[in-house]
Amino acid sequence: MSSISSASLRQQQHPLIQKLADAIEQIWQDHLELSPYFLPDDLGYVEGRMEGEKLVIENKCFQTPQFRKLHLELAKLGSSLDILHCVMFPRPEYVLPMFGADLVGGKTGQMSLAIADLSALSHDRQLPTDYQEALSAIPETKFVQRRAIPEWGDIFSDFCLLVRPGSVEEEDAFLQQVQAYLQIHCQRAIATAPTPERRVEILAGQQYYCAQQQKNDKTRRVLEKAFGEAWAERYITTVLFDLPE
Ligand code: 18B
Repeated sequence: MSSISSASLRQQQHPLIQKLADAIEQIWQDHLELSPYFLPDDLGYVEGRMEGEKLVIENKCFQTPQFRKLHLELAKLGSSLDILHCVMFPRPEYVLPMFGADLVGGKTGQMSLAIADLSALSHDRQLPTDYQEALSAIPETKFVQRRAIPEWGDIFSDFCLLVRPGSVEEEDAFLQQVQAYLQIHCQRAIATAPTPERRVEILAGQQYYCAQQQKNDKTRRVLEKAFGEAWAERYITTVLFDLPE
């Protein structure tokens, strides 16, 4: 076992990933009442091999009164791939959107994909009016390369940022926007009253969100190549996109 600590894995990653990971943790700490969330013992820190390179995955999880699971994951495949993955799963008593982000950087030092969204769980995918108003007020950046939403991406909202940042300026603009999304989300979340009577409907929405995310073959392929099919399936359904018991 190598002894890469959380801090040092982060320091080896693309600067945008480091900055967003730091920002996510800071915003969570500033706004939410964090307590630990325990992953299955063998899934917190994982190492595998893929095409001669080492895949290292490191997870950080918390829970809060409003969120069943806050998940921040950093992964590094040798010198080929740097990944940040983050999902905030609301407790099923709260009508809140799902915050999700995925950043993927390649060998060239360029980020090939940066996505962040607040995804509404209702059938019409419309965020509550207060979210729409707050999100619309964020200064917009014109990104040179927007990327196409994949077929399974009907879960994403009109506010979804899905880009290939082409410069440090665009990376910064992406970071600023995601920080604003997170701040708005945390502020609304703590002001939201629980509606346990809507639990079934909320769970169905989360179930659909997870089912669609599980169709992302690009994530599955990396995990299968390093750890095998069965492990990848378990990881995707218990760590990345799980549902409450
Ligand atoms: N994802 N991503 O999290 N994914 O997890 N991801 C890729 O340039 C991993 C999420 C999303 O165009 C790519 O094409 C691995 C969340 C979308 O077909 C790779 C892990 C969201 C795409 C990985 C991980 C999300 C995408 C290809 C576990 C959104 C584009 C990179 C650590 C909220 C899909 C590229 C497409 C792509 C890999 C979205 C390699 C291994 C939460 C939309």
